[in-house]
Amino acid sequence: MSLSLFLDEALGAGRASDDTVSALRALAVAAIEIAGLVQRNGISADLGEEIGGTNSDGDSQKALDVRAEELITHHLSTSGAAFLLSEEQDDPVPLAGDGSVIVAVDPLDGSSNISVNVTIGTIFSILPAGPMLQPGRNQLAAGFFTYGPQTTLILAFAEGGCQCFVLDPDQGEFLTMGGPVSIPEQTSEFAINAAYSNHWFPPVRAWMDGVLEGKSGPYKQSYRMRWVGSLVADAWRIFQRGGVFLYPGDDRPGNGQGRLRLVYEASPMAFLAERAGAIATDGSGSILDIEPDSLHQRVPLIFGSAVELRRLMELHRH
Ligand code: P6P
Repeated sequence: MSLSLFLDEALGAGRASDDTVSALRALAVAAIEIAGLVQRNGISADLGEEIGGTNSDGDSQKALDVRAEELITHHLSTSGAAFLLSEEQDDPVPLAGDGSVIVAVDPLDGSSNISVNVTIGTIFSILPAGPMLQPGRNQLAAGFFTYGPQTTLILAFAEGGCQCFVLDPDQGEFLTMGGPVSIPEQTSEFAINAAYSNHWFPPVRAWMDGVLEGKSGPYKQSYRMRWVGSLVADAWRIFQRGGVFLYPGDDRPGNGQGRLRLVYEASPMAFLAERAGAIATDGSGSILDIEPDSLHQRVPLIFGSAVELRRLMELHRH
């Protein structure tokens, strides 16, 4: 089934509103154009080059960061979105005055990987129009695109599971990949940047110690580690075969709340994870129950297979 037909059915079944569906159609068109830029990167210009200036993350902006956001803003401007909240903009961007939804995006997640041909992507969250800052539990829909060996999309509404799509480059449209995905409760795979291990707080340290002890340790199994350095790439793998993703806070200056942003990275990931039967936490509770204090607020993000997440949350309770 095409994404277009999938969205028609969601609209007809009342799982999504007109404005949510029109925003999703706009995001898909923008994503296909971004994927085209990624596929051609390096032919005429390096879209991974720094263009001066920094985003809200304090990261230097890459050409594709800016171009991706321009495309997303352009296509959303004729959709049902009232405002755009973006990692690349300090403040909300007004769009359609009578729109009933707010779209929050990380236009280009993982942009440090653009120039080295590693999977990157676009993360999005769709909220009801109203306060700019709302808990992730309010989301109407969320998902992310990946630009890698395949161009893919994973999408969920407030009801139902997570549906995956792959771009058919010949037809120029996204097609469903099987049925709704769920994240297996058990896993032997984790994703964390182990370079920061001497900075981890005790709960993550204790869990990792247990993991690294393997079959002779408390969890009585061996594990594998994967770390792409691109949230969407690690997340796509976890939604396909399970795993645990950790970007925790640590004692590095300015990293007490981790690196990832609540509104347009952690919240959409947590929404998808819970729709896939998994858990997403900052260590204490559900990511989706956090009331944002600010648009670019950082939050520790740990999500994935429930057995390991329950162990991690138990360790955080001590
Ligand atoms: P580190 C990419 O810059 C990003 O925001 C996520 O996509 C990724 O998971 C993380 O940062 C990588 O961070 O500290 O390992 O470079």
